[in-house]
Amino acid sequence: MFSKVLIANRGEIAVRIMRACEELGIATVAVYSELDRDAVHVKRADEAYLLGPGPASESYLAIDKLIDAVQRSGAEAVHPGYGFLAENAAFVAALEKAAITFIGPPASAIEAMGSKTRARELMAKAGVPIVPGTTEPVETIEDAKKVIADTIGYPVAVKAAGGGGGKGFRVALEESKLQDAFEGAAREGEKFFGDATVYLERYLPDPRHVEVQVLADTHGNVIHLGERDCSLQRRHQKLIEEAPAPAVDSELRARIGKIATDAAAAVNYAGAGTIEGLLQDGEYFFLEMNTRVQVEHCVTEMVTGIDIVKEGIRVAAGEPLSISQDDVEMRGHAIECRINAEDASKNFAPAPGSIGGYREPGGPGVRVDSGVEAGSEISPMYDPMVAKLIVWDVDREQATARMLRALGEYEIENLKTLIPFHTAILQTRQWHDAETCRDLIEDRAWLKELAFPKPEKAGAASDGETAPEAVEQTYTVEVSGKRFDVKVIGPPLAGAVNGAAQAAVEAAAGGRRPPRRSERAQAGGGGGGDTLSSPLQGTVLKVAVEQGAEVQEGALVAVIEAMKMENEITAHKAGVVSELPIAVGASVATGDTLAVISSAQ
Ligand code: MV4
Repeated sequence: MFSKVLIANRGEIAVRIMRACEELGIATVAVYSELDRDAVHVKRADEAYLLGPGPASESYLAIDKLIDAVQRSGAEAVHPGYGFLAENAAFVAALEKAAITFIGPPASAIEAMGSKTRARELMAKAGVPIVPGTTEPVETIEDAKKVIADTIGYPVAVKAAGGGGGKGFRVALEESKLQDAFEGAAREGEKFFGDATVYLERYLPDPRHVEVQVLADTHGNVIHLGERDCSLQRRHQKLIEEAPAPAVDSELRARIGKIATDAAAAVNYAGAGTIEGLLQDGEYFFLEMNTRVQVEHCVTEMVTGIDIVKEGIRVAAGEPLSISQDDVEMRGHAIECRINAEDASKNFAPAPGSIGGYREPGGPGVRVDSGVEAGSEISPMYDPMVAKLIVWDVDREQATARMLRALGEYEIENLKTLIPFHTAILQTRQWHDAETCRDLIEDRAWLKELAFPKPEKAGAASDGETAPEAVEQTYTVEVSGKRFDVKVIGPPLAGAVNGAAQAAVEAAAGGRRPPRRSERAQAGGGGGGDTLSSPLQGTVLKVAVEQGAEVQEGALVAVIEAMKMENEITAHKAGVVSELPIAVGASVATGDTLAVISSAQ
């Protein structure tokens, strides 16, 4: 076994891997960017090395800096977690050259599965069922039309060959929509993966996303740990995952388990991996393989009792898996809710900020994998997932009740998270009936009900206290460099900069909840009224309205790309777009005015 491992990641997955190392008696090395100096994963490690500035390209993705940190620390192996360099064959090759062990599959398996057309071809040859379509790239729209007419038919999915996880995925319901879909998928493929190649699949209208966890070692053992259902996703971001899948019985489990182990064996896989697939009417089709540990591995751990991360480390150290297929039993039901710093009522816009008070839920059957604590800063530079809440109980219904209880216990002050979204969706008939909930996730009116509470009236008495005398004071503040004059009506301040700060001081003293970030922003004068301000920093991809146009509340105003995600910004009220100081390609900062919407006369 290794004596020291470097974890080339941050946040909850870095902490998760450190826990596994500790239990195996392995010393841990963290790496961090300048933005993460105070991060939990850094404090949790036995030692830590600064990589560089905040942008991932200069820190968590900088291969030479990582190798330097490995050598300085004397670690024998690197665990990549998920994201960043986890599926980067060049990184694996660079580690190999430096005689450092990569805790993951061989570079050849990453490469084989990285090209989706190559993967489909290999899988078809290995007898793994793939979604009907092409295994070769489709060069032109004319070629696509011919293949569709001859074999696939409409609707058709156009996907980027370098893609995965829904990036570069477009649907054409009929031939008139094919050009848009083809060009859109190619453009996204080029943008995200530097590869404009696309392929075609029959579009399945209402499948479930069912994936199988596999473990393989270098002694010829390939086993599966059953499946997870991850159908509840939005714009290909999974939000809730569960195991077992409600639509899978033990017979189907054995069938898709065999498909998954065949798929892994075909690329000489080693370590932990996932076969993602679509399940429709009892038919299962291979979609892609994720050659790493996944965010949602925890639900499988909860129902099987097997530590997937530890098994992956054992395999990388050359040991055989500690369990065989016959040892794998699924018991009870587990659900995972991703706790993202996002505002579901605003189209799931990222909502970075700093956490005030913080308390995680506990009690029977509750697991929290988090990378934050009180005072943590959630940077717009990284993924907005700050924690995962996982519960186990004997069946789906009781697991749901337990999740609702745990969500209620979770206290994350000042930050907007998906907790209200999860709480709402788990109480719907659709979730109860194990539907994919697609209708709800796209339902703007329903999501709007999840808006974060507006500030309490300033100066109003609460908790039965008598309100201190209200005074009116005017302050000049700058919000993201824009000057505002704000009037604060409330009790007099003692050294605080604004009413919100005072409210926080008061709340702390009186044991009340400090105002949420949204409340502070509004008290500070940052937006509100007619101004639609940007909830995030990014680049304007699309402007969907014109100046002078009349818009309905909830209408698309702009699309802003941040962290390679497209975020739809919608009108916060109905009215006329009287100002529109944005253009495609422009950069916007958090708080910048995107539009001014005046009430229609
Ligand atoms: C599909 C599909 C329908 N037909 N492929 C790809 C990435 C993953 N995020 C889901 N993906 C899909 N691929 C074909 N040929 C539908 C989806 C899909 C989906 C599938 C099951 C449950 C929820 C879904 C949400 C969005 C897209």
